[in-house]
Amino acid sequence: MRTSRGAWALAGLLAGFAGLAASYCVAMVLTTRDDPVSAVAELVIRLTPGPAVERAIQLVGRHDKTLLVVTVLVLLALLFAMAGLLARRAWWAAIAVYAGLALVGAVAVGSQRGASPVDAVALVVGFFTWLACLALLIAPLTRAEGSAGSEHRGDPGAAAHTRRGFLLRVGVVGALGVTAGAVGRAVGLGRRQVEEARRLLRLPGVTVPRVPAGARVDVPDMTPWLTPADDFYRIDTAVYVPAIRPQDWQLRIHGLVDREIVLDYQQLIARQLTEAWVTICCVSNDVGGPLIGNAWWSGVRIADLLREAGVQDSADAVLQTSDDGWTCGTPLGVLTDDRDAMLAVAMNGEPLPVDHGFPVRTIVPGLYGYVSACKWVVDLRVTRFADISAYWTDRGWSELGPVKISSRIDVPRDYTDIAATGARVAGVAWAQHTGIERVEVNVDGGDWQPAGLGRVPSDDTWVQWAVTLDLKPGERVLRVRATGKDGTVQTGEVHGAVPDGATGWHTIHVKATD
Ligand SMILES: Nc1nc2c(c(=O)[nH]1)N[C@H]1C(S)=C(S)[C@@H](COP(=O)(O)O)O[C@H]1N2
Ligand SMILES: [Mo]
Repeated sequence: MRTSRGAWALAGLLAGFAGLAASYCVAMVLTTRDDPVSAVAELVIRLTPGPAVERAIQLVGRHDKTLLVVTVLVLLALLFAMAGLLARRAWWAAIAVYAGLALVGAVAVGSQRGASPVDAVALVVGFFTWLACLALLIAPLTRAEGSAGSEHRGDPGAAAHTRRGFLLRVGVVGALGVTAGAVGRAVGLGRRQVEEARRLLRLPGVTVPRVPAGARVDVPDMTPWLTPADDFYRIDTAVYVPAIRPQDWQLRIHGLVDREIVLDYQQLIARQLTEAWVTICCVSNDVGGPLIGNAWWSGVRIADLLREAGVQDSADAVLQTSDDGWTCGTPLGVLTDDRDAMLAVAMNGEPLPVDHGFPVRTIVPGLYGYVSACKWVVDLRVTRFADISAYWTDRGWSELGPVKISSRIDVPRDYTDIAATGARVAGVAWAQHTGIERVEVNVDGGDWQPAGLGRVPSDDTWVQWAVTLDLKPGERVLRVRATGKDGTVQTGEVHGAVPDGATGWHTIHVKATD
């Protein structure tokens, strides 16, 4: 019995769109960025020469993006159908087409600003959905082809059986695709509403950041002193980033207080705002690692709110809870002293990015994020450490998480060649809320040589440092260590991040050449 080419093309087409719908759904649920198809459309725009884009926009007006997405979808439809037709002769050819498309999607998604490994999940799910749906759809067709020429040849009963089986599967795959698409759309819509609300927010009192004069050391390729939100490290346990519209946000302050306080977003931002440069970092950052960033935060002082609530004498902690259920226990003292721990509403002069806790998150100078920097914060319970446990302390991390003094070499990069004479070496050092007194570098374990320091506005930020070295040609090992304003010298003793932060000197290998 022969199957029609149309059936194979339909199988490829349906499997393709089911896979696309699955990846779209996963992208909407897991990330706040574009789905793979929009990412491809944007990649096309980025790769097209500017004048051509302008001409295209003139031609089609403001619908350029929609048109492009539709074009991409039509092209995909053709390729999907082709994959179906190819599957009739050689299943691997169909897989190759899908793999090729997934690769294009991966490049497009990966080249977006702030792309993270999570973004790849959508593509992987999409790819395997393709394979599964294609296998499901072509099974009855393959069976029918296999029996062509056998005794069933021209058997109308067998043909009807094949058609029924195929149509049933078409229905299943179609329904799956439509459901995934609908779920993705619903979730994406909610998310877009939050993004829209965020875009339209005007926050009186929030000022744009101006990097203090002298904070940057003048070394090519040096890390920026202000970390842009898109480049800011992101750490959280949220599989599904909370999408909270400001009008839906509320904070409850309760527990060991005289007067419980409930605040909504309007009430929060109507209060006096405080602004500060604060560097936050992650306890799981390895020595020399990237999990640290410095931003200009604007928010409301937590100490004032706690004073209004009237904290009772027996309290020594505040259990913070996020909208997604994540918790952290923060020492009461750091929230009430003069370090201006805040409920931040803006980062670098803009409303908080959704990934960084929109609409409200906590920022406490001097503590690792896991015990202080609660994103999407909705509840502060004044309490006692003896009476609580929190997300990371339940998993073996230390109850208290003061930041350990540390430093990092950013220029040159590890295992690169540098000029032996006048080599510029630079990086960052931090001891938030203590301050950096001194940074020193040594070559091959020799004497510690002092580096010059950038000027910082407070002790709550990282400090850039730089030094010019004359090195003996050959392979050299560079190390850095910092000393705090309290006299603490960064220890060279190597320790992993668990349970309260890694220690050791950041060490890099370079080849000095004449
Ligand atoms: N709701 C929530 N807040 C959270 C976390 C989390 O998993 N969930 N992780 C914390 C940790 S471990 C760190 S280091 C900081 C990171 O903040 P960032 O993602 O804005 O850089 O957020 C903290 N706040
Ligand atoms: Mo962290």
